Amino acid sequence: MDCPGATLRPGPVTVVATNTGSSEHDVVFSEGGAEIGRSHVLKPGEQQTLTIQATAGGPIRLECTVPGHAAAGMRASVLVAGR
Ligand SMILES: [Cu+2]
Repeated sequence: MDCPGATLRPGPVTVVATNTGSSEHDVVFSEGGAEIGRSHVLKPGEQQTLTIQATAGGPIRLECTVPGHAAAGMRASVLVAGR
C-alpha cells in the first residue's frame, strides 16, 4: 500500500500509532533498509507516539511485524522529498 500524495519533508516526524483493530499489532519504520523506529506491540485500542527521522530521498517503509501480518497487507511506504 502506498500513501498517494503523502510526501514527508526530511527531518523529525512525529507519528501517532493507534491500534484500531481487534488483535495486537506493531509498526516498524525503515528507510534504506535500516530500521528508524518501532512501536511496542499495541493491544487493541492502545496508542503510542514516536518520533522518527526522515532522510531525504526515502521512501520510508512501514510494516507490522506480527507474523503473517505484513504478508497480509499491513505495510505501506511514504515518500520523502529531496535527494
Ligand atoms: Cu498487524
